[in-house]
Parts: sequence; C-alpha cells; structure tokens
Amino acid sequence: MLFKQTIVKKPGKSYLNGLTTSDLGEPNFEELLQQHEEYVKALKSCGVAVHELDPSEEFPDSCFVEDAAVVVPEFAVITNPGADSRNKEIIEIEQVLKNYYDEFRYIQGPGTLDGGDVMQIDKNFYIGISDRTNQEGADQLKKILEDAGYHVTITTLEEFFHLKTGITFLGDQTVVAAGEFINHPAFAEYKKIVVPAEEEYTANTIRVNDKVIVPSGFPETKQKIEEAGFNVVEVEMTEFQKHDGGLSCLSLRF
Ligand code: CIR
Repeated sequence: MLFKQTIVKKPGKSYLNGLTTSDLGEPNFEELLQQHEEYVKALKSCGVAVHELDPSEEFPDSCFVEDAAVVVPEFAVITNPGADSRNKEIIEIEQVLKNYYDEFRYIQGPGTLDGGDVMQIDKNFYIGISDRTNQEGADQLKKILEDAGYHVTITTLEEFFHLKTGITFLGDQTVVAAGEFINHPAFAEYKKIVVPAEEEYTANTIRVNDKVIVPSGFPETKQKIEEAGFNVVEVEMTEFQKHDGGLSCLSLRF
C-alpha cells in the first residue's frame, strides 16, 4: 500500500502527566521532543508528507494520534477512545481529517475503540478487544468495514495493551509477532518474524512505502527483519515507550 500523507502531533509538556502502565520511569521532555523530531524525519525519508499538529496541553496523550481514527481510502472512521482523558482527542482529529476526507463513519457509545487495536493486512482487518476497545466498539467497526468490502476478524487480547503493541504487518504476507500472537490461530496464515521476549517492544513497527521503521535498540529483531528483505530505519523511542506508546501510535498514515 502506498502512503502519501501522514498526520502527527507534537507532544506537549503535559505528556509527563499522561497515562501509563509501565514502570520505566518519568519521561525526559527534551529527549521526547528530539525523538518526535527523529520520527518525523524518518517518515519524510519514506517519501510521505507530514502534517504536524501543535501540542495540546489539555490532552496529555494526544500525540498518539492513531487511537483517534481508522482510515481507509474510502472514508475515515472517528473512534470512541476507551480512556476518558483521551476521548475528546477525536474532535481535533476529525477536523484535520476533513482536509483529506469527505466521507466519515463513527464509533458510538457504549462502543469504545482505540485505533491501536486495529491492524490492516491488505483487504483484511484485525480488531483486538482490550481494556480500551470493547465488543460493541469492535462490532461497530466490523460492520462499517465489511459494508465497504473488507474482511474483519475480532480477537480478544490476553496480555498486550493494544493489538498492535504485539503484532504489526510488514507487507509481503509477513507480520512481526510477539508473546500471545506468535502462535495465535487468527494469524496462522502469515509468515512470522518472531520477537524474543526481551525485545517485545519492537513488535510495534511501521511499514511506510519502501521502508520499515523500528525502534532503536533491538538488534535481534532488526536483523531478522533485514534478513527477510526489508529496508529498516531505526528511531529512538525510549520516552514514548515509558508511556506505553509505540511507532504506529504516533501517526495516521494514508
Ligand atoms: C495511553 O495510555 O493511551 C497512551 N499513554 C499510550 C497510547 C498508545 N497508543 C497505541 O498503542 N496505539
């Protein structure tokens, strides 16, 4: 799939007060901003335009734009994020997406859904039920996507935070999979790059045109991805990892 456009949002100072389940310590704001710049540079190196939104102090986690929308060429789906403090992030994202989309669909309460729980593999979509995405939200998105001709599989997460925390698609029928997804029947048909437990964070990669962006510092998985024939770019992500964020969460790509 060729991407032309991306949307990202710079983190604000309030990021430091955002949600996290990790015990990796307090993020360093200067490093966080540097890493975000490096991320934007990596996206540009893949040949996409980057629409960069200003920080919102009101929404500490709003740099993770992926959770607010799911985009396909036909329309944008505005989600209903499962964390109360994040729910209103959708207002800005819908506004911005109006520059690119005429058609919108919506996940409505009591359904909740975070974009991080949605993975596309060609005409197939996988939706994870998690602490943020409930059955009702997943069913709503399934119907929306099936009506547009996509095939949708819903699966319940056991351990991972979001679906794409543990599995991402590289192209060429290949996924990078960690933990519960390594032997998961829903993904049996794909070739797998298996992520060892100590490198679990690198299961969240993004394929953008001819490159795969991975987080720095996970040599074994990086080597496996390169050996599978992909062109890899590394980005330092430590300060986002401290707040459960990965590479995919930091952009919408279409
Ligand atoms: C949150 O708890 O919502 C943020 N601290 C992290 C969101 C990461 N998003 C993603 O995995 N798609």
